[in-house]
This record gives sequence, structure tokens and C-alpha cells, in this order.
Amino acid sequence: MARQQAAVESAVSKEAQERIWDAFRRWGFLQANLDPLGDLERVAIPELDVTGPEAEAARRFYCGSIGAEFMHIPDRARREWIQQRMESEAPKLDQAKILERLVRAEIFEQVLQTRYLGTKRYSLEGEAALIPLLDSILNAASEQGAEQAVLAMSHRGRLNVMTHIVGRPAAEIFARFEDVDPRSVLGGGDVKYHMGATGDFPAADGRKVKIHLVSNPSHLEAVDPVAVGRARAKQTRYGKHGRRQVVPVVMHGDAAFAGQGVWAETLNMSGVEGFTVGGSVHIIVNNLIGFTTVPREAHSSRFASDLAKRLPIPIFHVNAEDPDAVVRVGRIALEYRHAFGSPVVVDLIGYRRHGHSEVDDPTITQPRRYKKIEAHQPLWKIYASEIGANAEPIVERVREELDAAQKEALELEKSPPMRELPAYWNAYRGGRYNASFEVDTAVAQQDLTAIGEKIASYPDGFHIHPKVKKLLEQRSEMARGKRALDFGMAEALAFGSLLKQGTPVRLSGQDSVRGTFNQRHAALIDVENETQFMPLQHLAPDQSWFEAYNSTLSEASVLGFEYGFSRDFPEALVLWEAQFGDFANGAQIIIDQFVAAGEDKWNLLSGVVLLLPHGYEGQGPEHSSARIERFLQLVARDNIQICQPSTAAQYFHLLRRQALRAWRKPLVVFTPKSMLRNPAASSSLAELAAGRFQTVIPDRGDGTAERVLLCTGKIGHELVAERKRRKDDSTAIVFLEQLYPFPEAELAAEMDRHASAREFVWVQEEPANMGALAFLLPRLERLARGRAVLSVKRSASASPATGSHKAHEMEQHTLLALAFGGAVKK
Ligand SMILES: Cc1ncc(C[n+]2csc(CCOP(=O)(O)OP(=O)(O)O)c2C)c(N)n1
Repeated sequence: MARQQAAVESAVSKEAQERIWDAFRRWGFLQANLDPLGDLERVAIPELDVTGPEAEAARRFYCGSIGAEFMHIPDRARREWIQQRMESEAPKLDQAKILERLVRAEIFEQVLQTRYLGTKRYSLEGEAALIPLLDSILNAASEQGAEQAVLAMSHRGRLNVMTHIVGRPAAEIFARFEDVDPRSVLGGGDVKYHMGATGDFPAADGRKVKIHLVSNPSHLEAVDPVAVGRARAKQTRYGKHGRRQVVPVVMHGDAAFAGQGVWAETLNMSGVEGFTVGGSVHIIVNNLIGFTTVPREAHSSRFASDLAKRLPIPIFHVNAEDPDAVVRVGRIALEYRHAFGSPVVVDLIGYRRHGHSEVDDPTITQPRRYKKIEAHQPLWKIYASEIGANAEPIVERVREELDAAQKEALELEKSPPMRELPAYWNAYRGGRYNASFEVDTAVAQQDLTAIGEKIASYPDGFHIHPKVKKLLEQRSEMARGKRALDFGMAEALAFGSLLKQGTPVRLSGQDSVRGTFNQRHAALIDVENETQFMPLQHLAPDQSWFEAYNSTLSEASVLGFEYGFSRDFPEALVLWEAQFGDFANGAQIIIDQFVAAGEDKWNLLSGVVLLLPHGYEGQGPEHSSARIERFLQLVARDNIQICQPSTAAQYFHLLRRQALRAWRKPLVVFTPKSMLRNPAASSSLAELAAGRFQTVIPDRGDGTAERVLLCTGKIGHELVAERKRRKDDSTAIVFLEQLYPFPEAELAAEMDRHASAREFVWVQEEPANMGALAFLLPRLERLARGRAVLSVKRSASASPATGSHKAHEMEQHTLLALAFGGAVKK
């Protein structure tokens, strides 16, 4: 009886013990000691109001300098992994090395402060533990076989990271402050705390980890998907073990992490096959302030990181003033990433010693906090006294080194590049367009037939959907020259021929595998078991790789990712497709900051292709335009290419040109919707087997036209049909297939050829304040040599298109009527 009683009691107490541990594992982070200045108050949790040895042990593990959030992870093995790490004694660390790191980080900032008073550097002081944290992550990564790390970060502490983690000599950073070579960047370039850098990190195990710090615009968080896309490309290069060999580490500010959405979009891709990188490591360099904004104004949650909890990934908060804990967390984070291929978040909570930049006075908005900060010792001093070390000799030595580096910088004549481009960029060129870049894009007809037949076939026993079967039969006819080619087939043949020539192809976008307009069918789906078969992956044993992915419903992160991928795979044709061109403005930051300006700011090239379905077809304000005007406003110095191919053959040659030329420039293509299957836009096999992309498609060779209509894309086909209907034989219709780089010579030749024309009329579907009108008018006037230049367009409008199909048709009818009769001046 007594024994039975004891057994019950011990069972109860075991249960009670479990409850205690569970409570601390679940809620302990809310009472952890995370904020060096104590402003982040601990949260009262009744479940943690317990005493006794069990409670004390659990409190020690879960309410110290590390607060782990992991109980939202459904996978028990992952929770247990973290539990086991959290509930073991802290490892012995090389504290002397940590101290040295801290001294270097802080003295570097102080030297910059005294030498370059009044210049912005976005000091890391208050978060100096970032350097030992990165050190710890990279050392752990090296042990796991990492050969490269892709780092992304914004302004805060960037110069410090460049020197102490990327390994750029301090003299190079000083040279940027000295601005030794301003002429090299007149009108271009970027500020020093945005520049990319490459280097080698010497890991403790004797190996070197190649570091690539990604160039970054001011737009906070915009770099996140770019960095992850770059990591994916590098991993693809490594092959099978790529995910282990390349580790992405992305750093964030707390206000930016809480406020911006693109990191969340990027992390949402982390488990999606086409976009995974085997886990990215995220560090919030959390100084509990954003410029002048305090956390209660910056987010509605306790932690800036809270939104990350929507994913089953761990978040480790750590007090930035406990360097040992920080170093420990770095290792745990990296090893977790490695063990489970999962992203992980480290929230490094410290403070910001100065104003937002060093020229900003923070005492105006946070007088009390800054009084506290002023009285607060730098971390290296606190740490040195904690571990009983004398840091003064290190300080002395570091100062001397930095003095020497500054002298060295003054002797430099040119601004150091701070990076080395990988060899795979050797074969490619940027800069201004040169006709010598042109290549042959035609493919012999028998080769097209062979590729086309493969594209139209699938394995025996594959249960094909009847509609797809019909489409493939049509494709087979197209391949044999028995039927005109549509855009879908032209694209497949462009991809297929490139793959056979050794160019890999990667395409992503919303519903892009099938194609929003049912036009692509890159994957065939077995109707019985939903297995996929991608004919373009089965062309020949020695072909290059082909990938097509449906993306998450995001523009910014997916385009950012593909831009990033293109940065590390110049030899591949990398395409991002918007569902409709109108949605591309969801990625406007990526377009403005990376696609259009990347070469100007950072001298970095990309051949990424944007496919933007465009055309006024009565589908409403958000399914018509792709904002041609916006892209045209971004152009200068041949930075991007803007094209609208009006036939299947033109599309074929354009895609091949993009891949085969050595000129690497982003390509924006306005692609068709209804025109995808319009017989007027289809082409013969012979047109793919000869010729090349025409920037201008001329009309009527006899030069007798009285009027010349100039247009681009779908409206041109409508104009041709209208001309036929009217039996008009005095009008020429010229298609402008490339808007930028503006094909001046080709267009001038065509306009001159129409010697009898009295007037040239630009016809566009867009309202007067949109489309290519404003861009083209001055150029056309120059080329018209005194002859009239008129235009036909919809009335200026705040919104791109009407929502009424009938109104659309009336408008379209009027456009055509005006084009053939009543065009008005400007
Ligand atoms: C998208 C965007 N909006 C606004 C800014 C202007 N801005 C630059 S830094 C900053 C505060 C950033 O705070 P936080 O993310 O906490 O980083 P910290 O500077 O504190 O390290 C702001 C608002 C910006 N760079 N990007």
C-alpha cells in the first residue's frame, strides 16, 4: 500500500517536473535577461512563478542571456535538438580571441570617428558582439564543410564587417573615406556603406571560407531575396552538396525587420523546392531603435522578430553584452541550419551608442536612454574585466595598425575595388552596346524539328490530359512545319535549342510552369498520379539543365531571387515572369535599385529577363499595362533592354540573343496575352531557321506610303487588320520591337525610306500619360526631319485602363479610327 502511494507521488512529481520544464521551454524567453540596458522588461508569466531546484535549473537554462523560441516547431526531433543544446552546460570558449574581436570592432569605429568626424559610418558600437557572432557562425559553417558564405546587410556595422569578417584591409575602407578617386564615379557609384566586398575568412579549423558580401541599396531588406538567390546559384554550381557548401547569412535592423515585408516573402520561399537554400541564417542586429523610432512605435509585438514565428523555425534572442552566450548561439544556429536544412533567426539585442548616423543627435528624442548609454562602458571593457584580462595592450596594437592603414590609404591613387569577380564572369561584358556583340540566333530547320518533336513527346504509359495531348499534337505539327508556330512553341524551341547548345535555363513566376494563359506547359502532369514530366529536361544526354518553377505569390522576393541567381549564373538564361505585367510594380524596388541601377552603382551585371504580359484587352486597370513608361524612364547609358516582340519568331530570336551574346544586360520583355495564339503573330519554322531579332520591322518596300503608323506590340496587329478592312493602300505600319537601346539607325533608315510620307503617327493603346509616347516623341521628331509627328492614344488617365469591356472596345475602335484618319498633333 505504502509502496503504491510512493509510486503515485513520484509519478505526480515527475509530471509536475515535466510541467515546470515545459513552462520554461515554452515561456522562458520572456523572462530572459536579454537587454544590456534593461529597457526590455521581463514579462510576468504565472507558469514561471515557481520555485524549487527543478525550477531553478530550468530558469538557469532558459532565462539567462539566451531566450530560445522553439516550442512552436511541430517537429519533435527539432525541439528536442534545441532542448538538448539549451539544457547543457555552456562550452569552454577562447575568451582571449573573443576579447580581441571586440576590441578590434570598437577601436575601428573610434578611429573612424576621430579621423573622419562629421562623416556617416553607421557605427556598430553597442552591437560589437556581431563580430564574434559572425565569427562563430562561420567557424561552425567551415566545420560543416562550407566553402562559401553569402553575407547581406544594410548600413549598420557594414564597414566593420568588411574589415573584420570579409577581411578587406582597413586601408581600403580608409581610402573610401578619403574619397581618393572621385572622378571614377562621377554621376554614378554608391556610398561606401553599400558596396559589396569579397574576401577569405580564415576559419579556426585551418580552412578558408570565401565570403561574398552582397552590394546593397538603401532600401532596407531589399537585398534579402537577392542574397538568397545568389546563394542558390552558387549552390547549383557546387551540385549535390551545394547547400552545405554555401551558407547564406542575412543581417537585418530591428525596425526594418519588423516593418518591411520582403524578408518574410523571402523566408516564405525557404521550404519551396525551386527556391530553397537549405536554410538561411538571419541575424537581427537589434539596437532597440530605428533612426528615432522606438520599438513600441516600430511594431505591435514584443520582439521585432515575432513575425518569423509563422514558420516552424527557431528564434534565439541573445543579450549582446554576453559575448560568450552570443558565440554559443552562433554555433547552435549554424548547426541547427545544417542538421535540418532550416532557416534560423538570431536576435542580437544591444544598443546604439551614437545617433542613427554619427552626425545625428539622439539625445533630442531619447534623452533618458542616451544618458544611460553615455554612462555605459564599451563592451570590450566590460568583457575584459569579466574574464580578468588586460585589454590595453591589444587596444594599443590595434590603434597602431589602424594608424598605419590610414597612412597607406593616403598613398592610394585609386579607390580599391574591394572585390574580385568570380571567373565565370570573365566571358561577359557590360557597358555600352556595340554591334559587334551580335551573334547568330538562327537554328537549322532539322534541328528545330528534332527539338520540337521531343518537346511534344512524353514517356510510354504517361497518362496525358486530353487537352494537353491535343496541344502536343499541334506542337508536333509545328515542329514538322505543318502548322504556324505560336509564341508558346517559339519559346520552347528557344529554350530547347539553348539547352542543347549548353545554356542552362531557369524560369519562375506565378503559375509559370503551365503558363497563366495556358500557353507554356513546361511540365506535363500525369492525370492518374500527378507525376510531372518536363520534356525540356529530356532532349539529349549532354544538354544543360532546365528548371521551371511556380513561385510563391510575391513579386519583390521572387524577382529579387532571380536577379540574384542571374548574378551568379551569367551563362544561364534566367527568367522571371509576372502573372500580368501590371503586377511587376510589386517588385519596383528590385527593378529600380538592382535591375536598372546595379551596373551604374556597383558595376555588377545581370542578364535577368523579365517577362511582362501586356496588352489592352478589356480586362481592367490591373490586367492591361505593364507600365512601359516606368521602364523607359529608368533607361540611360544602355543599362537595360526593353523589347516587345510582335511575332513568335521575334520572341525566339530575342531569347536566344539574350543568352548567346556576351553582353549581359537585364532584358524587359512585354509579352503577349491574346496575341499568344493570334495567327497574325505566328511564324513559320523557316523564320526561326534564318534571320535574327529585328529591332524595327519595316513595312512596304516601295516607299509610296503617305502616312506611316509607328507602333509596338499587339496594337500593330490590330492596325494591320484595320488597314486590310479599310483596303487602305496609302498607310505603312512599322513595328518598333526594341524600345531601348533605342534603335535609332534602324528606325531612321525606315523613316527615310518612306520618302513620300507626309506624317508619322505613333499609335499606342495606353493613355497619353503612359506608354512609350513621352519617351519616343522627341526622338521621332528628330528622325522625321521636319515632317509631322502625330500621335494616337487614349486620353490621359489616372488609371491605366477602363474596367468595362464594352468601354474598352469603344476606346479601341476610336484608337483605330483615329490612327487611320484623325490623328492629332501630340
Ligand atoms: C525601405 C526604407 N525606408 C526607409 C529608409 C530610411 N532609413 C534608413 S535607416 C532607417 C532606420 C533603420 O532602423 P533599423 O532597421 O532598426 O536599423 P539600425 O539603423 O537601427 O541599425 C531608416 C528608416 C530606408 N533606408 N529604407
